[in-house]
Amino acid sequence: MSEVLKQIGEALEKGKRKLVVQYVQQAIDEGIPPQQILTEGLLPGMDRVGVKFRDNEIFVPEVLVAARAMNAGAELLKPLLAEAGATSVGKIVLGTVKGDLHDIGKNLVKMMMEGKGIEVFDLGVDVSPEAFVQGAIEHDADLIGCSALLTTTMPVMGEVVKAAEAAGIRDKVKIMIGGAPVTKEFCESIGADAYTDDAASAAIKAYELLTT
Ligand code: B1M
Repeated sequence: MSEVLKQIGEALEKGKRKLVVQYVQQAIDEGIPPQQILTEGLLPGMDRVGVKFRDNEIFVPEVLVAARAMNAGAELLKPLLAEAGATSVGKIVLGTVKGDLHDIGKNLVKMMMEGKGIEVFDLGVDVSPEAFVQGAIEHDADLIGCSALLTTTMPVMGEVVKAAEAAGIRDKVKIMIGGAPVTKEFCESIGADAYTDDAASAAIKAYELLTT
């Protein structure tokens, strides 16, 4: 693996935002593809942060600092990942479900989808089922995308499906879900349309749903 990708992960793990930005820029200048910088530099660093958090070696403040460093690095990649998508193939309202404040994965899904030419309306975090449905109606969206990182907030995704049914838009809008604890079986159990386990496949799946 390229030395700079390793350095990105190490700097991220230590929450060194400026260094992360510097190394991501260096990786871009070295011609490393943005997708590779993400998957072999930033994400492994964030994974290690997750393990330390789980094992009580670090706590919320350190994780937040690392999350900010991750977002700063990902921001640099955003225009490069989006380059491919010039024209809109369809619209999605995307958000992290009610009660859940994790947004790094959702932000990556957004970037990847924009890279595929999908128009993304980002509703942010802590989004209620009603707000997802309202957003879909307001923006005349083809898709709703829900992210959840907590086992306690996953059930809200089922409420989104029900809210879409209650509002009479379920036959018009496909619902995609994802996030670390989410599974294909869970997706089927709540009657959502698609589950993917990472941001790149979420973008591919959304593109498929919009174009076939
Ligand atoms: Co939290 N947290 N956190 N946290 N946090 C987890 C999720 C946890 C697994 C850590 C652990 O214990 N090991 C654990 C959840 C346990 C569980 O429910 N089973 C946990 C907990 C417990 C908590 C708190 C309750 C802690 C506390 O306060 N005691 C609290 C909850 C706050 C809340 O949301 N109400 C909390 C808070 C936080 C921070 C605020 C400190 C921070 C979030 C900062 C932010 O997002 N801006 C944070 C972080 C950073 C994490 C970890 C360390 C990293 C999450 C992350 O960003 N991963 C996480 C541990 C871990 O996951 N290893 C953890 C990187 C990101 C790129 O991955 O989000 O999975 P991910 O997204 C992937 C895929 O899942 C997928 O694509 C992405 C990229 O490929 N994907 C989709 C995501 N959404 C998708 C949608 C799609 C398709 C694919 O379609 C629409």
